[in-house]
Amino acid sequence: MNKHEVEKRIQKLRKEIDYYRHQYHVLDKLEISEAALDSLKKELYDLETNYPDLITPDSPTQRVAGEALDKFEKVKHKVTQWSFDDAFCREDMETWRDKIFNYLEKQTGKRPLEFDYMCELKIDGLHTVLTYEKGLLKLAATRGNGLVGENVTQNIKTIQSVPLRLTEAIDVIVEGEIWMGRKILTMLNKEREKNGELIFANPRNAAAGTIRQLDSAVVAKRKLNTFIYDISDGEIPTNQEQELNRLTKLGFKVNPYRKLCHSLDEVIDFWQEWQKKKDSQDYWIDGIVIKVNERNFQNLLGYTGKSPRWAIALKFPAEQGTTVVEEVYVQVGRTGALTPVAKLKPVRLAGTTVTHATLHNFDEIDRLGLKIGDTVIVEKAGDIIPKIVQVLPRMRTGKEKSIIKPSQCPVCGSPVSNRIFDSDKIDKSVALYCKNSSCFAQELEKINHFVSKGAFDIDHCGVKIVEQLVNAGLIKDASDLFVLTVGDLEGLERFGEKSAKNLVEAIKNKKEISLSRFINALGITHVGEETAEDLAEHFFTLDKIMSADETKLIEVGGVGDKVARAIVEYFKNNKNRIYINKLLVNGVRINKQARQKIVGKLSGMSFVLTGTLFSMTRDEAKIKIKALSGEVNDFVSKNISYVIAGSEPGSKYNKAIKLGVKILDESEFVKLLKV
Ligand code: 3BD
Repeated sequence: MNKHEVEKRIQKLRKEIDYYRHQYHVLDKLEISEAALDSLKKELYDLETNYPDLITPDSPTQRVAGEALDKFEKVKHKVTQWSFDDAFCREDMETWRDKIFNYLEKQTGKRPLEFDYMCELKIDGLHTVLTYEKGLLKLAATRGNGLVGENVTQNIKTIQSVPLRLTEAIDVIVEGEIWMGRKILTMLNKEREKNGELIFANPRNAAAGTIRQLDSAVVAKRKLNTFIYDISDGEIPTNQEQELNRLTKLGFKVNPYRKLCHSLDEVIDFWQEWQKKKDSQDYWIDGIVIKVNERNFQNLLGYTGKSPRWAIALKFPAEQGTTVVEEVYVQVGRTGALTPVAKLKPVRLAGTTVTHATLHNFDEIDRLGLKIGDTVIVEKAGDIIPKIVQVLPRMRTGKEKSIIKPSQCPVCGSPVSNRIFDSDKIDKSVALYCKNSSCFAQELEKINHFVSKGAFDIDHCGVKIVEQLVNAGLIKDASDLFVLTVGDLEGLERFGEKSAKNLVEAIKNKKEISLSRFINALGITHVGEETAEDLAEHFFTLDKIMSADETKLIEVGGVGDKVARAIVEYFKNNKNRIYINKLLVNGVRINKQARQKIVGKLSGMSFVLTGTLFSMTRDEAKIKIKALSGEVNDFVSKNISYVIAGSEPGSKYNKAIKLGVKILDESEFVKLLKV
């Protein structure tokens, strides 16, 4: 080939390579294999090496410059770099629209009825300004402080979706967002972890860190990407919709998910749709951008000091925030696994209030370097249970407390090990297990008893739900129920906003409770519904029951030695006292009904029920006895007036015979109830 032929071949190669680049990196279409494309690039590179004077700055070989820079050159922006006003909800949007309606009315004497709005995804990337002269990329700058940015042309040139030459030889300045894909980020972070380097927390940080690399060869490896959304200088079409189409035509990568809306309702729909779908893309989206579509209106509306009046960002609810870890407690799961859970100072995240975050295991605590009292960054992504992603150690006061790995199960006191119970399998991971296989079940049973009909009688709180709440680390004991928030529940399986609200409301409704139900709910050994009522009627206040000794307790009808001992044992246990205290602190109130005694027919008589009645349920029988001032007891003793025996009576029947207590069958009992 003579030089002329070489030049022609070079030009053809460049065009061909750029065609496939555009197909692949802008339009996501793979037309020829990477190997074939590499081969074309290699030929071009070899020809240019032999004829360096034929190299042009828009040649595909120029995407990676030879030498690393010392530092980036500062460049003054030719066009003003605006920022945005933020909106967070529908009302904010209505306020914004009213404001610009008013503004236009003042300007023109005519109030518009409605606008067309171009809605775009708000890419959470790095803003960049690209200057093209006669269709060639001349300068790529970061936003910097808005007036002065940095010349990152060498780095931007490595981004395959950025055209070095436009389809038309025009002068234009465009703006867009640079981003790194999630998949690339995962790979990059794996490599960084292997090399002992700090990992990037999110694609935005990764993109920002990459663009600041002085060696463009490093940037090239990191595979950045772009979306361009604005022509800020040059010939600008008459509306935003056409502007985006024009950018596409010039060869830029423009985000395909946009919608021209004709009302705020449609805008809100688009926002809500993408709030759900935002994690479906390889890039991060933190909201949508709304622009008044027509350039005429845009020009009339103009700019405030810092931002266009005709555009606004409608953000998705923040999924990260900071808060303080108030306490770390240990949750025992179904398999006996001990999971540390952080109790947080309540914080609003993703539109809900978050009060707890899982810490997964004790290694996670080490990894985070977490102490109690620490200020932390918490994240609630999508439907996931909130987690702590980072500790802010500079916020420490010195009063933070270390978190101690338990050697005993916090629920049952059994020793813990890294061995799953009933199995020789050692969990190689970091989990600790309680060795008592019934521990979790006992705990569940206690809570189920607490919410049951005869105790707190909480609706919408069946066994499945209780198990789920315990598993999710939201409740450790029943007292935690009273501080649950809708936000805690919403992320859980089976819970929508409505069911979450229902449960929280149901719990709130039962905060006020009678003393007898409260005592029953504690689940003291040998103390059932009846004994709880006896105790309440005898002592009147919780304090008095808690401080009664065995002698005092035996004075209560229906309380024997064994029961008295169990009660004293229960209240002596510090764990139980803390639990009761927690119930009260979390808002449970024991109501002090003044007891007015209407003396009924059965006054002074005590009954024990056994077996099945036909004409009424056992509960109805109890109510009827009590309505007539009678007493119902759980156990047969010689002080009992009557044992009511239904069909198939239990051991109470035999005991009554043994002690010589009078036994009534159903018909005798019904007769007795008749006034
Ligand atoms: C996007 C301004 C205007 C042309 C000014 C209306 C604030 C970052 O996807 N349109 C977009 C996106 C950003 C935009 C405009 N359209 N400005 C836009 C934007 N689809 N993210 N931004 N920016 C870009 C900013 N950047 C750093 C610091 C402060 N503000």
